[in-house]
Amino acid sequence: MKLALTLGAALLASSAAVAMEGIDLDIDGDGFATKAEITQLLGVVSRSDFNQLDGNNDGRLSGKELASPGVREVIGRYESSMSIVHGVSDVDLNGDRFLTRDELKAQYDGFNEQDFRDLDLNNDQRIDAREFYNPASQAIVTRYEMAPTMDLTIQQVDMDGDYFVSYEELKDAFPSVSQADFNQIDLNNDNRVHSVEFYNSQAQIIFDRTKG
Ligand SMILES: [Ca+2]
Ligand SMILES: [Ca+2]
Ligand SMILES: [Ca+2]
Ligand SMILES: [Ca+2]
Repeated sequence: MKLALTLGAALLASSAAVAMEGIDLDIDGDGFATKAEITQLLGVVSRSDFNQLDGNNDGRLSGKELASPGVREVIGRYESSMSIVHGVSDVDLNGDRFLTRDELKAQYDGFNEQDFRDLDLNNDQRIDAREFYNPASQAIVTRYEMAPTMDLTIQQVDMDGDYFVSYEELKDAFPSVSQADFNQIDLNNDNRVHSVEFYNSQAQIIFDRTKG
């Protein structure tokens, strides 16, 4: 328990706090968050945490259940293991559950056209929740949020395209990086580096020291 708290705090200290609201858990916007939707965003949630939120025990969370303060608390328990950390609510100013160019630019300074096209998979000129929760999209906005001036992107180091960086991938990019360096970058000790860890200032210092 103490370990989990420490790791959560480490992720928060990295300045990209998880920005996920209850309503963000309803990915397809049908008014309910199913276990599959919750798992996609938070990872595997314990039965007791789920039951705590599912007041009427129908196996899914309604809009009313998602609006309860307990949801934020449960999300908080999974912050150190979440790979999707930016919720639609974080960017969606008018509450229509779609993200426009203007909304993205308002949240992320200098958000550019190429990145918008990369997010907009179906080319309908707006970003829906499925598009935004794509690991590629999450990596793009994490960079804007945490390290907008950094030239190196996680995509350049992540050779197998899973949007996590392994020690081997990191070593290819930074030959003198050590296992101890990797462990320091991997804040939650899951043996892979997520974009939030990659763009963290601590990691940047290690990259600068070990490059070329
Ligand atoms: Ca749903
Ligand atoms: Ca919107
Ligand atoms: Ca779209
Ligand atoms: Ca990690």
